[in-house]
Parts: sequence; structure tokens; C-alpha cells
Amino acid sequence: MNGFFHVPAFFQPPEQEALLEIARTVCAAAPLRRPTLTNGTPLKLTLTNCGPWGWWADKDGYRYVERHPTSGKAWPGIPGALLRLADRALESCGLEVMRVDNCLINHYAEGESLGMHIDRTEQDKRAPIVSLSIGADAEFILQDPDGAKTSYIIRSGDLVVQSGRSRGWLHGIKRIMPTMPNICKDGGRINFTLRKVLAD
Ligand code: MD6
Ligand code: FE
Repeated sequence: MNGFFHVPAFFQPPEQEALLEIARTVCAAAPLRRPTLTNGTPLKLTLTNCGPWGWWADKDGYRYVERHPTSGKAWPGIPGALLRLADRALESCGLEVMRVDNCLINHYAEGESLGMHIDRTEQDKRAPIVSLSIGADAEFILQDPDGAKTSYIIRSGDLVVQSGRSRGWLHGIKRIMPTMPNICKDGGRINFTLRKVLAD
């Protein structure tokens, strides 16, 4: 096994609504912002964070920071419901629970996407990443070290976990798809990734 898990319908519509409400609350305190590559090219998504650490990217590089890039305020705390979902997700995959110190919240508007990348900004590069999605269906591409690509359709309520060998593999969001019904009334998609950034 490569440690990659896709669990369709891991959480149900009431929990999807609860996650949407969490996203609204976090965005009110820490508004969505559009990161850029180091050369200044904007990414095709906007993001915010909760937790002691928040992921950010601009001309100064990809990194975890303690403050929102424009407000300068500390990121809001991670709601307990989200931490409990992360524990449940790890347990359902037979993985140990971990100390989560970041939740990155990505928002994709219609037509947005995320290029192939490896998550390696974390100090702890072996801790699993737990990913929960709501809203529009998305095509997720995972590429193994031989270059073989697998495509997964990630729907609202699905869980993805990258652990073990797959933790360091390339992946991206090729596209989001028109989806009806969609709890994201703008037709978009929201993805929450829960991470252990700091090593022990
Ligand atoms: C997304 N997810 O689903 C982007 N990274 O919008 C990721 O880039 C990701 O789902 C690491 C582990 C799980 C993921
Ligand atoms: Fe990623």
C-alpha cells in the first residue's frame, strides 16, 4: 500500500453544512487571499487558514506564517469539530492521531484549479495530510514516482489522506466541475487540509 486513501461520502450533508459554516466563520476573521508563485504569478485559487500556523505563498516563497498576510492578525483557532473530524479520518484509515497545528482552507471558484505539486513546506514531512472537501466535484490527479497518473473524482463529503509513501507524491486539482446540487452557492469548492506542521 502507498498510504493514499480516498474515502467517498466520509461525512454526510449535515456535517458538510457545518464545515461550510466553519469556513464562513474563519473567512470573517481571516479573509480569503490569493497567493502567488515566487515570480508573482497568481495561483488559481484563494485561501485562508486556521490554527497556530497558516500556509502562505508570495514573492518571499512558500512557508507557514503565524499571521494573516494582509490583516497582520493571528489566524483564528481550529474549531473543535474540525479537529474531531481529523481524528476520525485518521482512525478510519488505521493511522495514529496527530497534533494538528494547521488547517489550510482552499477556495476554488468556477474555472479555478491547482497545479501539480508536492506538499513539502511542513517541517514534519512524514505526518499524514487529512483532506476534506465540500462543494463542486473535482478531478484530483495523483502521480507516482514512475510518472503514472491516477485520476480521482472528489465529491462533497469525501475524505482524502496522503500518508506513507504517497505523502511525497505529486498531485493537483485539474478542474472543478459544474455540480448540482452544490452547497457552495457560488458553484465553487472548498477544501480543508489538516496538517501537522511542526516536528515533535
Ligand atoms: C485540494 N489538495 O483538494 C488540494 N495535498 O483542493 C491538496 O493539495 C492535498 O488533498 C496534500 C494532501 C491532500 C490533499
Ligand atoms: Fe497538496
